[in-house]
Parts: sequence; C-alpha cells; structure tokens
Amino acid sequence: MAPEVWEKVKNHPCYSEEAHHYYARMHVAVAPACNIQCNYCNRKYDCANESRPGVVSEKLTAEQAVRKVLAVAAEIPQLSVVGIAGPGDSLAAGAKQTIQTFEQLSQLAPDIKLCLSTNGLALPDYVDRLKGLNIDHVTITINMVDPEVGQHIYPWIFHDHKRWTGIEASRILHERQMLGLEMLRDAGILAKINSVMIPGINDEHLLDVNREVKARGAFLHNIMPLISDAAHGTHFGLTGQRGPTAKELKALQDKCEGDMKLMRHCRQCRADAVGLLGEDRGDEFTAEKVMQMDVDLDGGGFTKRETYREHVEAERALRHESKAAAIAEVAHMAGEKPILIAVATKGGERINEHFGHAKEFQIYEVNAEGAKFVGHRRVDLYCEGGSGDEDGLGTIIQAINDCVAVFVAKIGGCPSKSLEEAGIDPVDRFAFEYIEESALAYYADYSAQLSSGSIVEKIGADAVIRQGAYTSKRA
Ligand code: CLF
Ligand code: SF4
Repeated sequence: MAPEVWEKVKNHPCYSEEAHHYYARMHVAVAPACNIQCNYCNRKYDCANESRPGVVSEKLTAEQAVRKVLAVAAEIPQLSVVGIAGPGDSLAAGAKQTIQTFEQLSQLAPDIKLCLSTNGLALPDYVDRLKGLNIDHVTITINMVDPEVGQHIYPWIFHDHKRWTGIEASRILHERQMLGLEMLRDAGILAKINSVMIPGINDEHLLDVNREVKARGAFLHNIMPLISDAAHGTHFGLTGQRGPTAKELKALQDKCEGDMKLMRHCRQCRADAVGLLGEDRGDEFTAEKVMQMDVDLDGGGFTKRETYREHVEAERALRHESKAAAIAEVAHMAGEKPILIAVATKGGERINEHFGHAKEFQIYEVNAEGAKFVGHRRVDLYCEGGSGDEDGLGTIIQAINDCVAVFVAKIGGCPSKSLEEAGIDPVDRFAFEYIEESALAYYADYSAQLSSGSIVEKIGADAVIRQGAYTSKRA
C-alpha cells in the first residue's frame, strides 16, 4: 500500500481491519431524510445500509452533534473517526446539517477523521465540497450495476425534483453512483463500497458490482448480509425475503477478494453508534447527558488521544514482528486445510472476554499463511445476572457451529460440555494472549492430533447469521 494511503487508513476502524481492534468511531445522526427507498429499509428504523435496524435514539442538529463529538472525544481516546451515516442519507435534503457538522468539526477537532456514507444519488453534487472539507473517506452503498436487478431493490428515487420508479429509477441511481465514484477517485478521496447481499436478487450479481467498482478505483468492498425480519416492517422483511447464511456470505466474499481488499469486519452499525466496532456506548452520551457535561469546546482530550495513538503505533510494530514469527513456525504446514476459530475479545487483538459476557465472536480462518479475520457473529449474552441461559447457548452454538474451537478468557463447566457435544472445542488456555499467535499455535496442535488419529476432522455446519435487532451494550 502506498504510504500516503496507509496514512489515511491506518487508524480508521472500518478501512483497516487491524485498526478496528484499537480505534473507535462514532456516528452522529444528523441526516434523517432520504432521497430513495430501499426494500430493506423502513424509515422508522436506522439506515440499513450502515446501521442495524433499530430506532435511532435521537436525531441531532449540527450544534448538538458537534457538542456530542467533543464530549465523546474527551472521554474515549480511541476515537479516531466521526461518521455521518443517516439515519437517512447523509447527502439528501441539501446535506445542510451534514456539511455544517463537518465544517465545525474540521475546525475544532482536526485530528479526528471525518467520514460519510451515502446511497450515491446526490454524491456528484457534493464531491468538491467534501474535498474542501478534507474528507478522505466516503462510503457508497452499491447493490447493483444493472437496473434490471436494481428494480427489485429500489421501488423509487427522488431526483431532479421528481419521483422516478421502476427500471428508470435504478438506471438514474446507477449512473449517479458510478459518476460519484469516478469523481471521488479523481479527487483523491478513498471510496469504500458497501453492498447488501440479497439471496436470489443480487447475490451472484455482486461479482459484477465488485468488478465495476474495482475498475473505477474503489479502495475497499464491504459485502454485508441482508438483515430481514418481519418485525422491522421492511418490504423484504414482510415478504419473507431471507438473508444469506454465514457460508453463503463467506463464499461470495472469498470470490470477490482479488486485487481489491474486502472488508469483513463491518458491524452494520447504528446511525448513532459510539465506540469500538461491535460495542455501543451511545447511552453514555445522550443529548441530555451531553448537555450536562462540561464540554471543552476547543477539542478537548487531544493530548490523551495523541498519547494513545503513540502507544498503539508502538504496540502494532511489535505485533507485526510477533505475528511474522508465529507464521514462520507453521510454514511447514503449507497446503493443509484451514480451520475456523471463534474468539471472545474486548479488543486489543487479545483473547480477553469471558464466554458468558461475549456479545459477538470474531471468526478467524487459520492456515499456514496466518490467522485471518473473516467475520464476526453476534449472539445473545449467555450469562445474564450471573447465571447461564440454556436457550441462549443454543443460539450461540448455531452462530459458531462452523468453527473447530472457541477461544475465551474463561468459561464454566456447563457451557463447555455443551460446546464439546456440538463438536466445538472450548479453549481457555490462551486467556489474555494475542489472538493470531494463539490461533496458529492451536492450528499446529490440531493438525498434529489429526495426523496422529487422536481426533477426527470436524466438518463444520452452516452457521446462522443473527437477524434480530442489535441490542449490544458495553458490558
Ligand atoms: Fe461510520 Fe461507515 Fe465511516 Fe465507518 S461505519 S460512516 S465507514 S465511520 Fe464501518 Fe459501521 Fe460497517 Fe459502516 S462498521 S456500518 S462500514
Ligand atoms: Fe433507507 Fe439508507 Fe436506503 Fe435511504 S439509502 S432507503 S435511509 S437504507
């Protein structure tokens, strides 16, 4: 990667998988309106492009948003990015609040990167403005490059003072998305493409999308599963359109991963999410609480953020050496089959979460080339109020039943037994160690045991991607 590109992405939790173990983002919900209709979205809920379907707790004005960002930035030194991702489209309705928020933040907290997500319809009108605000990262949600496919996803768009429907709507949207993407490339802004995988509608077609966006200079492609549940009141939810299974999603992501990077750590965040990806600390920073905080309007907390970034830089350099050494240890196993391992972690690239407290498991694919993050699975908490929930355990097993093992900081006897019965090895011997080195050590042991015949190969089942509303709060 060119050094100037690395500088832009190295601390962005969405653009760098490694960064997402260390850095946090926050979204400010200043953009409630939308200029298109997606069949997976219900306006009462967050933008499904960028958010789990769930009500945005509160919509903010630009002034409230800036105050909230400064409050969070002073409290959470990991904060490196502020994004606007809805709950509608960040560039709809003249983008007034979006632009005002970014203008003020670029003055008050210039060390924090600004980021934006859009459906792309209005994007060509704003690329120059975004460039002027020093915005380096823009996400466009592109679900099709063929209006024939698009008509099954978008019933209408509003463009040029007029409502368009059918193929014509998708044709205009497609042309504007491609134009916007090319303009971003020419302006030197990194473009990430989000695509929602909708089985039977655009799943195979996303290979064409991948090819077309790559040809227009997109930096990263993020293929996310459709989240579809009748309770969300979306067209797809109500008509029974299913989302992909974990195996289907991974197979498509693997096919698309060529010379263009694939994002696999997206958490489909709420439009008002705060914290590391996968956690939501929004409750600590409601508008009411922020009003009562003594907020330093000069971008307070800069020194704390600077110190944290220096610490992470040093840590990452050491980590690169340590990972390389661990990979060298398993080089002799080249050609052997990969395995999947689920990991309970609170961040920092370590196995540092108890099984019962995990709200998600990170999934690593491990072979002689290394341990690679390939996804995550949200689960219900197993341990609520000190006791285990057996129903919850069933859903956890369904969510990780394609894995050979689950790495945890600690686990009780009962869940261990159930996991073993399901063919998943509960492993706490690497507690608080680094994930990748531990996964490689486990892989070497597992392979040796397979060769000696002391264990049999686990043939993983297809894991279930959770469809319910995201309720994760920080433990
Ligand atoms: Fe937000 Fe999006 Fe910027 Fe990230 S989220 S606007 S690029 S700062 Fe990230 Fe969240 Fe996935 Fe978005 S994990 S939904 S990709
Ligand atoms: Fe909903 Fe976002 Fe689609 Fe607009 S662009 S309809 S807010 S998912």
